Amino acid sequence: MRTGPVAAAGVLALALAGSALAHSLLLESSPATGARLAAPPPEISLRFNNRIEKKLSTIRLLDEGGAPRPVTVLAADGPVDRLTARVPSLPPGAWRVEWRVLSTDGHIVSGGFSFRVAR
Ligand SMILES: [Cu+2]
Repeated sequence: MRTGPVAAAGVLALALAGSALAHSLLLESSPATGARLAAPPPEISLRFNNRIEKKLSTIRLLDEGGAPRPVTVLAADGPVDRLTARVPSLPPGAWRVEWRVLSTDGHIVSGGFSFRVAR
């Protein structure tokens, strides 16, 4: 009678480990979350724990009022686990990055963070 729940827990743990491995997670970004920069960043770069489908992934950059600032995602360049966007010169203030990527397991993962360019 005791093996039932134990076996079920083992299967659940395996299932969770499997989905975690396949799912894209943001490991680090440049600029970093909450960064205070003396100069505007020339690009935004996101590094994930595995390969992402770059052509189906996006980076949005929003100003303090929530208005988008166009950026150019470099879908063909760089390491397979990194998504980079070229950024036009930004005026000082708070900026928000919103990203959305397609994991290789077919799941869409999204998140966001902010940084500040000093006045
Ligand atoms: Cu997934």
